[in-house]
Amino acid sequence: MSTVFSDFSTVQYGGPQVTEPLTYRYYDPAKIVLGKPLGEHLRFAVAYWHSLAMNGSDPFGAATINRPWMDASLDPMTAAKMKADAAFDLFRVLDLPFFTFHDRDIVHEEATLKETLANLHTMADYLQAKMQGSKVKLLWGTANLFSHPRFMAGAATNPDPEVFAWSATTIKHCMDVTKQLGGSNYVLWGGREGYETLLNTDMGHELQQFGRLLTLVVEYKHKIGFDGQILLEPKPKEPSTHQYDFDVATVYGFLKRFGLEKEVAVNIEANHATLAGHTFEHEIATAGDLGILGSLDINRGDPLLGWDTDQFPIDLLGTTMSMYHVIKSGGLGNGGCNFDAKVRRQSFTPEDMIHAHVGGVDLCAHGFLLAVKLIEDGRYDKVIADRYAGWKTPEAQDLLAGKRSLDEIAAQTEAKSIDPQPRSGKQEQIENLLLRSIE
Ligand code: XUL
Ligand code: CO
Repeated sequence: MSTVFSDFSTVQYGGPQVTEPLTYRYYDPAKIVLGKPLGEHLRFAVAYWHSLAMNGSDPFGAATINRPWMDASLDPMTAAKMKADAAFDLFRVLDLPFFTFHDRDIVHEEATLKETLANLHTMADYLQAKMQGSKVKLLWGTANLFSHPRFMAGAATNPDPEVFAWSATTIKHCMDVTKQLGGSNYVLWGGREGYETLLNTDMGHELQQFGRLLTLVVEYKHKIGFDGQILLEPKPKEPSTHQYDFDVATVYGFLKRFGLEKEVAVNIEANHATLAGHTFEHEIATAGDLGILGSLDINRGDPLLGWDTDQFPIDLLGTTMSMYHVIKSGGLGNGGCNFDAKVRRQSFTPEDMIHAHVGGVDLCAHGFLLAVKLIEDGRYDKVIADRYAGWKTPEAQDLLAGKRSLDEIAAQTEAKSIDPQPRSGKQEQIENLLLRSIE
């Protein structure tokens, strides 16, 4: 059947010299890097919501992206199937290995929960059949527990236990569907798990609710034998003024509190990192250090705007350093690089959608290859190693291992009485080295 993407042939790898825009210049999925194919390091995914469901409307203006399946006069299940057909056609064009979706992306909500869930399972069967005729796999599934007005005060953290139960029920079905489709992960982004004002909020109670929901999810994962990872996606604000899953460090504290730090990892999004006042690489390095790096949502914010613009990324140095920290953290494992990114509302043609993904894929692949080069070159790692070389002495090792009490340290230091001399942090040298490495 024909879709808005039918006219486009599959994007091929052409090499860095190629000038044809709809060609991958760096993303050669079969290229062996660090012992395995590049495609298996990056595990790119197309996000259903931004690529198929977004219509370009904003708080000031109407839809600009009018795809055939968005026609309001269509029967909703017919529209959902048309959308799925277009989705798989887009996956064919981009030739990326994974996709991701929320329940509400693949099918509309009905008047009753029972009908809504029945339709969800019908569409899951439809997607399963489509997957049999395609190479694409599911990186993760998730539930949209933030768009409908019932979630205005949160899902798991809603003051109303009936909303908690509704949310838990929806998640149960979305986990079933994710397992059915062979998903590698199940994601929870707490869209409205937070508050607008502490004046009407019992924060301690809401955090208990959030912990309970997550515990239920982990228990159910084991009960049904879902072998994918459970991932929490940190975000500090928007839509809520304050969200409980603020950033990676906050999420880790929350997981520790409920004894879930070995069961749940994080899905880190670049634009969310920016909103939290961090860089993407800071969040990746933090998760790597804590052993909870799960997956990445690839995008960028606009430095001139303070909200979640979810643009396709273009920063090569930032991407290289993010990939450097992914590699140093041991890689993405069962996670991947999901394009949680949307075209601008003026980019309403199907071709814009393809350009956007080709650019994002190539940037990440290029950044990954440059990060490998940086590691193999060794000079950057040596600058860091030299900076901490003092800690390699047996005396310093004892200090770190807790073999000296505070008064022993004081006695030794006072006896030596050596004034530590300042050393250069070499920031500009390092910046030059990095800029030269991406030439
Ligand atoms: C919203 C966001 C979501 C999650 C999935 O900012 O990032 O799309 O990735 O719910
Ligand atoms: Co995201």
